[in-house]
Amino acid sequence: MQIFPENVSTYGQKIDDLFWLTLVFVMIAFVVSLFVLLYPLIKNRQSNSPKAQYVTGNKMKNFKWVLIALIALLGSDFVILYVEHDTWTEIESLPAKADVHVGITARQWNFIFTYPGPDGILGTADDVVIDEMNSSLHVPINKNVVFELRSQDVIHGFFLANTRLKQDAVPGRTIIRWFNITKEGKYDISCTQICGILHSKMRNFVLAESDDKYKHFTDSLYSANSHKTASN
Ligand SMILES: [Cu+2]
Repeated sequence: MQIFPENVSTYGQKIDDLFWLTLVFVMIAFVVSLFVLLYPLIKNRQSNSPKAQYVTGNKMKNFKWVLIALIALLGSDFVILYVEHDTWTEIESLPAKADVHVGITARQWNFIFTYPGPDGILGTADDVVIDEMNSSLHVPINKNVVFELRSQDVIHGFFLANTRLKQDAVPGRTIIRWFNITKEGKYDISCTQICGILHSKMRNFVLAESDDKYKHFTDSLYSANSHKTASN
C-alpha cells in the first residue's frame, strides 16, 4: 500500500521505517488508553455497582498504574531513540563526499537556486543565481547534493517530500543539509511554513537527471552566463 509520495532518496526508506515503528507504539498506547477509559465505564455501570467509588489515586495500589504507564511510555520513547540514532546521525551530519554544492534561498514566495559556476565553489564571482517562480533545481542522480539553506525574510520550510527531507529556512542562519536522489524525475519542493499571502504559490521543483543531462544543463547555463557577463 502506497500512502506516501514515492521515496527516491538513499535515506528515505529509513525515515518511513521510523514512521511505522512510531505508529505501532502510538497505536498500542491508543488502544490501551481506550480500554482504560471504556472498560471501567462498562464494568462499573449502575446495574453492576450502584454505589459510586471515589479514588484519589494517592495509594500505591492505584498509583502504581500511573507509574506503569509512565515507564511504558518512556520505554517506547527510548526504543525509538535507540533505533533512530544511526539514521539521525546519517541524515543530520554531512556526507563524507559532497559531489554537488548548491545554495537554496527562500524568499516570499519563491526558492532561489544558486549554482556554484564552473569552479564548483559556492560564493565566488562565477556563481549563477536562478530566481524565478516555479523554477527547478537541477541535480544529478546518485550524487550527494549538499545545499546551504537561507531565508531572506521570514521563516520558510523547505520540503522535498520524495526524499523525506524537511528543513526550515530561518532568517539569519545558514543551514547545511544534503540529499541523494536515486531516480530521475521532477519532484515537488513545497514550503511548509505559512510564510505570507502567496505561501500556497511557493512551489518549485528538483529535477533529478543523469550525469550527462546534468552536465549538459550546467554547461549551457554557465556558457550563457559567461556571455552575459562578457557583454555587460
Ligand atoms: Cu515560504
